[in-house]
Amino acid sequence: MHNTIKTAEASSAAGNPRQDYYDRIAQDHMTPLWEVLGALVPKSPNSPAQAALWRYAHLRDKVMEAGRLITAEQAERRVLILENPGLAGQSAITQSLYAGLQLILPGEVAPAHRHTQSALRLVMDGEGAYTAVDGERTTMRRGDFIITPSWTFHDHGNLGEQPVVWLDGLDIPTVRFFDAGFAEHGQSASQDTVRAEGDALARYGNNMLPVDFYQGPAEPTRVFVYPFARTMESLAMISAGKPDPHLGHKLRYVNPATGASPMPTIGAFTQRLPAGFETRPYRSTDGTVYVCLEGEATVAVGDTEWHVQRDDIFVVPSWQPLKFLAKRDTTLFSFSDRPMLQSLGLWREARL
Ligand code: 1HN
Repeated sequence: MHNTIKTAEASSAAGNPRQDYYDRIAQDHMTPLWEVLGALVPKSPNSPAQAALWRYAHLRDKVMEAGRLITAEQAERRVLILENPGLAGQSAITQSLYAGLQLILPGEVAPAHRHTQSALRLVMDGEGAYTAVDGERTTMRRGDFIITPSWTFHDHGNLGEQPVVWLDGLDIPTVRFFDAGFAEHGQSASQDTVRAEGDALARYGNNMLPVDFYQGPAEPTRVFVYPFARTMESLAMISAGKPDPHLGHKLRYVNPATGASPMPTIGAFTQRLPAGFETRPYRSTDGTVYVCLEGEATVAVGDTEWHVQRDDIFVVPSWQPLKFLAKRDTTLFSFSDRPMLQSLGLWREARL
């Protein structure tokens, strides 16, 4: 059998001088551009990532099951990775970003560490947990958007009586791509608190800044929590106005000291679609992860259509046309690699 194949290969190479040439130069680690040029330089993005939906009720069951199998301390972080079906085995939800669902049970701590990967949390379920970033704790409330910028120490704990679940978003595939990953453990499981809760928001997040504080355009914000209550206030207020035909009422989270994204690698957004509102089709080059925080909507991504409701999570790959039809007033959180694409001149959108 082995011989038969070899003979067939040999004769096809003999009768095919190009293939014979490809085979010979392959031994010198060379390969012809003309065979791959079209795929290397596509007319438009052709992401291997797929549109995918994770229903929260099912996710929650599965992550609670993990809660009976391993402790947060044993796991370091008890997380179920949301893996894009088109990127299996890569711990990636888009080509550049990672997402996972994290559970912390009452009394548990997730020990302090830091890494060059930047992280965001979107709190989904339960009360009584905190995240500490660089010596300040913040109580995690549903819908809060919390960041742990690159190389900041962070740990989590649950002082309450309920399981607490949140969505993690990190730039893991990006940092892996650049071979720029560093990490270290903290000196103790829980950081010493060096500032009162709310200190960062008072100093940097209340339309004022410390008098001598200036930041460069790529520096992450010192505001590490964007409370959902404030987001909802803004959305309620602006919803009295006319929605954008493609986006509804959409705001981007910013570093208030610079106007740039809170962290240089990951952008985050909040969006309100009024009941009955149907968006026009839209696409952009930033593959985006969405969480439905309130309401329900029909979501069409290319040929895929879902009915999404509270806490469902879905991903829209680069350049796939996206359309919403809100059944009720719907609030969406989303995150993407848009700030990276924009700073490299690679971000495009099309309003169809
Ligand atoms: C991490 O530090 C956290 O701090 C969550 O909660 C998920 C995934 C990969 C690498 C580090 C966290 C992570 C992570």
